[in-house]
Amino acid sequence: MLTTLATLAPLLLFFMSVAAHSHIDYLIINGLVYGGFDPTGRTANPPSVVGWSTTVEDDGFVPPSNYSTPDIVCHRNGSPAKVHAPVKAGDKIHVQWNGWPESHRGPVMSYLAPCTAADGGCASVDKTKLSWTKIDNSAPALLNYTGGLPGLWATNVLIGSNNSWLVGIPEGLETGPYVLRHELLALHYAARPDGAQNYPQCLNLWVEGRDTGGVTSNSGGSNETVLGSKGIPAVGMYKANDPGVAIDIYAKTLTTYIVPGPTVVSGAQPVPMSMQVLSLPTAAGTPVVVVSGAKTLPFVMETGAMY
Ligand SMILES: *[C@@H]1O[C@H](CO)[C@@H](O)[C@H](O)[C@H]1NC(C)=O
Ligand SMILES: *[C@@H]1O[C@H](CO)[C@@H](O)[C@H](O)[C@H]1NC(C)=O
Ligand SMILES: *[C@@H]1O[C@H](CO)[C@@H](O)[C@H](O)[C@H]1NC(C)=O
Ligand SMILES: *[C@@H]1O[C@H](CO)[C@@H](O)[C@H](O)[C@H]1NC(C)=O
Ligand SMILES: [Cu+2]
Repeated sequence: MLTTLATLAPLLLFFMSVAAHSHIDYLIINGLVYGGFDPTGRTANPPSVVGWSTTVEDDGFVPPSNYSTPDIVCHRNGSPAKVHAPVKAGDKIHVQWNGWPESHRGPVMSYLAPCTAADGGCASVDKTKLSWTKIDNSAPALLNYTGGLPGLWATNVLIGSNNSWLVGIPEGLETGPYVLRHELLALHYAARPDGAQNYPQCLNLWVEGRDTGGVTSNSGGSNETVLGSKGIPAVGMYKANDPGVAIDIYAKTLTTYIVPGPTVVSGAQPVPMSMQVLSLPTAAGTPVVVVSGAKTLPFVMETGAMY
């Protein structure tokens, strides 16, 4: 009986798979909302969005066969947002997805990469040169089997929080511009060749560190450091045959799940799953632009413009 169900489930999911997936609608930081990028054409993308633009009109994913292409960095044709959401080191960022299918179970991962502060921050950064450190892997990404196979996963917790995730910004960060790479990995097809689905999203942040001396990091090189740890490029970060990528979540109860990619950097402050909560914005935030000398200025909407 179990075998029959296990065989049927992926088939059912096949017919559900045409449904739209998701993207990040907005961030909330200390009650203030900052827009994400809507790739679907359903809503406008004003110049104040902090989410990187993409060509993911179908709200779809990056398959393992493209882990070695720039698509995996910030999704298909990811291109930097011009502005940054200001945040203090130690704050929590509420990341709001615009939905998530329950079938799409798997881990929730977050990374940071510093940009060159003096040159517009992350606004014109070369994504392939970004050096990422993982700050959250939603451990334990596989929670339990209370409801049977395929188990409860971090994505179930995300759905329980109205499709949102709180990302802890490490207190130890130096002041400067960073790209937040937040990613859902859906494993419902992962038993098939090239079946896992990565949904990476990039957003620009201006982090005000606890340091008082201004910007000290961020040469923009591929060997930059966050929290004293070397990051790695996103291209090649995952492999199609990683144990957390090529996996049958319907076959049997797994005893462990190994989240793919690098381990969480020491000094990271992920928000535990038991502390994932809903949040609603109280007002619109004002994003900043990074100008020469690593100063920031509020992003001012053009007079008369809607956005
Ligand atoms: C994989 O990357 C190639 C090259 O960038 C692209 O043409 C193709 O559409 C991508 N495939 C998927 C399924 O995203
Ligand atoms: C749930 O998320 C949607 C965006 O997808 C948002 O419009 C709505 O206000 C949120 N509701 C709650 C209670 O958080
Ligand atoms: C299993 O996970 C769910 C979802 O997080 C949680 O509500 C429940 O308490 C967990 N059960 C056990 C036995 O850990
Ligand atoms: C970065 O790497 C280059 C060459 O790999 C090296 O010359 C440089 O010193 C490194 N910079 C830092 C800050 O580690
Ligand atoms: Cu999907």
